[in-house]
Amino acid sequence: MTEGTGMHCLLIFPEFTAGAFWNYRATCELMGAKYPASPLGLITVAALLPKSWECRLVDCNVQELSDADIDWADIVFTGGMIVQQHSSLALIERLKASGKTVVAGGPDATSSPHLYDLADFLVLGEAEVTLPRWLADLEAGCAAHIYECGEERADMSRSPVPRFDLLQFDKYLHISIQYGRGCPFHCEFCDIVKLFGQVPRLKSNEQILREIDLLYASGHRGHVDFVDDNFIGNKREVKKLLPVLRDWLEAHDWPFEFSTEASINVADDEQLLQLMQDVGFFVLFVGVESPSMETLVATQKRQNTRRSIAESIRKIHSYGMAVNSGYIIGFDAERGSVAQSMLALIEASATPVNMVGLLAALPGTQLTRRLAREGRLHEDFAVPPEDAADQCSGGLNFVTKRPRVEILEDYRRVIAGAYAPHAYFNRVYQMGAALNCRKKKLRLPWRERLRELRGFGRLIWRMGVKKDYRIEFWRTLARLALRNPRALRHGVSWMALYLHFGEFMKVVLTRLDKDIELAKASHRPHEVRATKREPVAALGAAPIGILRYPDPRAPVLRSRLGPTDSAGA
Ligand code: B12
Ligand code: SF4
Repeated sequence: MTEGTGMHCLLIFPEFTAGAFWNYRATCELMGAKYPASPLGLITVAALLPKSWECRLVDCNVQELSDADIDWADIVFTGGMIVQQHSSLALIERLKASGKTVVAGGPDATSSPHLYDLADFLVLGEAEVTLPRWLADLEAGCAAHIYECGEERADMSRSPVPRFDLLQFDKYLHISIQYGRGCPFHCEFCDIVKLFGQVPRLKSNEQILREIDLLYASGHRGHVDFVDDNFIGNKREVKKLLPVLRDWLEAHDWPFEFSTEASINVADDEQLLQLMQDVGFFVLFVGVESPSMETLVATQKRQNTRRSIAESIRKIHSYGMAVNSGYIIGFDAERGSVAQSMLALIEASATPVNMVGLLAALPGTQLTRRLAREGRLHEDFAVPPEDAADQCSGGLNFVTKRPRVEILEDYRRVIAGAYAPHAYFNRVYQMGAALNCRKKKLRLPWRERLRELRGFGRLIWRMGVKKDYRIEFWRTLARLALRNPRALRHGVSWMALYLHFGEFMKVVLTRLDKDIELAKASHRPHEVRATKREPVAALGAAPIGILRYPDPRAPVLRSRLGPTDSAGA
């Protein structure tokens, strides 16, 4: 390999496991897209590379990686999150077999570097910190195998504009950008503070406008997702950004609408809600975690206490922003079943999409340290289920306080109850009725409107004609059209998501039934971690993959990270 002019650099984003909560491909297909979200990490890495390097991106979630792509490359960069680990490792083997130089990085390689040893270089943590060091050493001919951030954090005001030009925009439902990293809270189970710190680091308003400008110039219109851990982590600064963004949008005839993650205290600040509504935020992911105040206090999710969560969520709805919620089951402080109260809260909040997962102890979190002190952490706690898709098919990697079977049964009740067609569609209606869409200003060009119309046509065929819950679809459509026609577009999107969630939840329930059976058969009701099982064919999903405990592969896989709960806001 020779560095310098003309270096062919291939950036490969590995494939996600098919059967995952966020992997709503069926819904993407309606819009002619392949995957919901564009990869931001690798295009940020590309922007940090020397200008003379020629970069190409292959996102394996939206396109095939061909041998010709690999042949073209002098050097390959790859990396992703834990749920891409199996595909990442297989990819690195393929690349090494082709004699390529491989640089690995990103969240999973940072968490479990030794698994990526086959790569020539491990450039870990925030690339803004480590990549320049590696490049300098490479140029000097003394590059080491591994580069880490240590305590150093990236100065976001110097983070480069990502190479959006490498994306195939029409393959995604939305395009990711990032304003800041880090979160001021310290929820016991969350690793965000460990990964990105407690003081949110932000890009400047000028940087964000430059990125928005570029997206506009590239022809993208519609949905842009701020992938911040907590968008309102620094309210003072975000309140300065939003008016500037509003002016830009006005000057460009409102080409974008936004989504992000935010902590629930956004509901306490009407000025902030107003500013977010004004620029066209239309969906927020909020970590609710539990209906039990005792549990929230114990897990240090204090911002969710001393309030009615349902009221806070409804307030956000009243500012035209839909809420997607995250819930976790398996906390120590749960006293008996939480299923009923969780379902009641989901109902009262009228949130159609609720990411309900099992608690997992992640390396580096306060939770993990406490469980270790109490001698309750599984020896292989950091080993993810084989082919685990996400928090819906992994977790409980510790000795639980309640019998495991009770937790799994609770989980089953919540999933079955919340995702039954009637319950889901009713929440779509309730939320749609509550969404104040009078201030929506998004103006899509004809090309985008046609895309949406075609998507709606496909939805009518797939859901309104072919699905056995088609009555719910038509009823919700009609009720919403009469009650709040302005919210119809959003209501239709949430119904379209059910093409995925309806099928996905059946798979989760089948897996849970087997887990519950295994847990019942166990002599160690708080400890059993179930077993390997036959693959569940639907959705191309992998086996539930909760590992035998103790697992014979544990020594090899020891430090693989378990899938997270609803980390993020
Ligand atoms: C957006 C996002 C998603 C999107 C993914 C969209 C996409 N196509 O990328 C969606 C919603 C699908 C998603 C889902 C999940 N996610 Co997610 N997600 C994020 C989030 C909020 C932002 C990621 C991002 O774009 N960041 C911005 C870019 C610039 O940062 P970055 O990717 O880390 O890249 C930087 C460095 O890592 C590095 N880098 C990245 N790649 C490479 C490669 C090389 C070669 C090099 C040198 C450097 C390098 O350079 C970049 C610049 O510094 C992060 C949290 C976070 N703050 O990062 C979690 C995060 C990545 N997700 C995580 C997880 C676990 C999940 C889920 C499994 C569960 C969950 N919590 O929801 C699911 C499952 C996904 C699935 N099966 O479909 C974990 C990953 C933990 C780990 N160690 O792997 C994170 C860190 C959050 C957390 N703690 O829960 N997620
Ligand atoms: S769960 Fe959310 S609010 Fe809590 S520390 Fe993590 S990112 Fe912040």
